[in-house]
Amino acid sequence: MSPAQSSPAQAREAYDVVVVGAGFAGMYMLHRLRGLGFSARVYEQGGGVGGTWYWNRYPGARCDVESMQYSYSFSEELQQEWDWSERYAPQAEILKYANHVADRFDLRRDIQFDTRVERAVFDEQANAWSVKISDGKMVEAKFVVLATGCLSNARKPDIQGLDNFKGPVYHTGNWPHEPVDFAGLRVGLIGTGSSGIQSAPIIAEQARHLTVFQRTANFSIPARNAALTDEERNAFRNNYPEIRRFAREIARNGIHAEQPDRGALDDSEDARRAKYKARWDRGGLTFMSAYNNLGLDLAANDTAANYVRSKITEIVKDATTAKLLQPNSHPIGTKRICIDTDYFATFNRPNVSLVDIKTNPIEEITANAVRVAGTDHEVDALVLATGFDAMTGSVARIDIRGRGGRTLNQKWAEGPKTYLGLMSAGFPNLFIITGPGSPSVLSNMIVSIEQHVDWIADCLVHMRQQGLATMEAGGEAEDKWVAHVNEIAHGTLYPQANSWYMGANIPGKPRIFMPYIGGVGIYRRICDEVAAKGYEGFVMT
Ligand code: N01
Repeated sequence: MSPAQSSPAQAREAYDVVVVGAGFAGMYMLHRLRGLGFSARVYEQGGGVGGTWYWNRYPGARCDVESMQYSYSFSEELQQEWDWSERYAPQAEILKYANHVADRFDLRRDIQFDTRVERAVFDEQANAWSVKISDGKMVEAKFVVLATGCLSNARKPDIQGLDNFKGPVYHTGNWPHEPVDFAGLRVGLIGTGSSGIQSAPIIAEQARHLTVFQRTANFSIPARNAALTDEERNAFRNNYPEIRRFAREIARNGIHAEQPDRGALDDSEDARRAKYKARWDRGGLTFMSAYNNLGLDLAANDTAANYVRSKITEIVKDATTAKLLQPNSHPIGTKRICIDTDYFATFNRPNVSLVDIKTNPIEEITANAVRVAGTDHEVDALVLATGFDAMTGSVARIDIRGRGGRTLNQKWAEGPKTYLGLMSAGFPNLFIITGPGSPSVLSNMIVSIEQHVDWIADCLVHMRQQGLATMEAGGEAEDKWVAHVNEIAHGTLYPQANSWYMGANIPGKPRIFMPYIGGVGIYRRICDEVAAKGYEGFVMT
């Protein structure tokens, strides 16, 4: 296989690889492909690079993985030269970093922005994909790589009357590029996941009044965000080889951190509280790795959940509000844990109120109010922090047709089926980066992205060297993998929550725990072994 040429007779562009999406996955994929001499074209529906960080511009948006670790590791120069300003980078800084990477590696010339991939059809005679893009053009590619992101399809809730609302309606996952000014306005915020919890304190500072409509109370840990000192930055920079190795090979979630050595019930109550306090005071995701069985044992999990509930009672002055904010519908961590700055304290402000929409769901949205239990809560603007059709939503928006004209949506109607999260049987030469069945959203995404991109790049080189035309997941290997992903998920507490991991936030979506929960280190070893055994379980021709 050599870089494909466009033929004047066909008047079609042809590439070795079409990559869908120019977020962190698509950008790195392009960089690797180019370095290996493949021709590649990236199509990106946004007007710039950055994916998630291009779209999610809501007030308070920042990453919940620490900036020194939420960054590419593939270039030593890049990781040494970039200065992160804070422990958790704000959205604007991550977007600036994405743009810096695009410029530094001269990526833009192979990315077409403001362009959606609408359809991809596999031609079984030509062993190539025929790809229709939103400007009407058809392009051909030997391979298609879906770098479409796990949380990219913002979901507008199906609430009666939403379209009748006269004021502005914003979705956190599709925020305007221009600044939004809430000064003097009464704002209604629907949704208390990570996005709602991050944005509420900032909106409350700006708005005349903020009403938070809460369906499910959520666990949240203080971020303890702060400016990074040179000393802190250098501690990472000087130890990056070891930190990155640990994140890739040892840490389950791709984050370098102290690992738990015991279960929660192995400690006395005092020792446990001291440990939770230390982690609460330090802030961040590592709260959940205080013990090694918080995701496995409900009694252990309860100790952590109770600690967080007690902190909510301590912080929130009004007892009724505090009670309402205490999560009790799911074990802690089984919905993605939130990381906040002053979220619970925000409810002590005189201009903030909390409305329970679990007991009494929203009846209707009128021209100027959200009606709950017969009461109209008047608002001038609405913020929907209602999440995403996660993991499969952005793939499902593309009309993908594999062997025999079967669509991927038909195949995945009962839930996504992949081998290693990388490929789906019947869809040759179609790779997914951080797809369902891989650690993806349970990990530091950049660690998982780099692993997938490198694996795919090695695979394409292997195919070129061996003169192979197609590769696809074998049906038996795929069935076994799907069963394995499911089995280990059901050995944990995760399936107990109505989470987006389970597809539970989308009415009608199959209830399947989508990510692989075995940990990034184990997963990497499995992928490497599969490759070492001649891509065992895949069919290559
Ligand atoms: O979305 P979510 P998100 N009526 O799905 C509620 C990542 N992320 O954008 O729980 C009323 O978590 C819904 O209620 P319920 C992170 O992985 C990371 O906040 O379904 N309410 C829930 O409260 C995260 O997990 C960062 O009962 C409705 C909320 O809306 C993921 O993205 C920051 C409703 C949705 O919460 C998604 O987070 C932001 C309805 N019809 C996001 N429909 C960081 O790195 C939904 N809800 C920090």
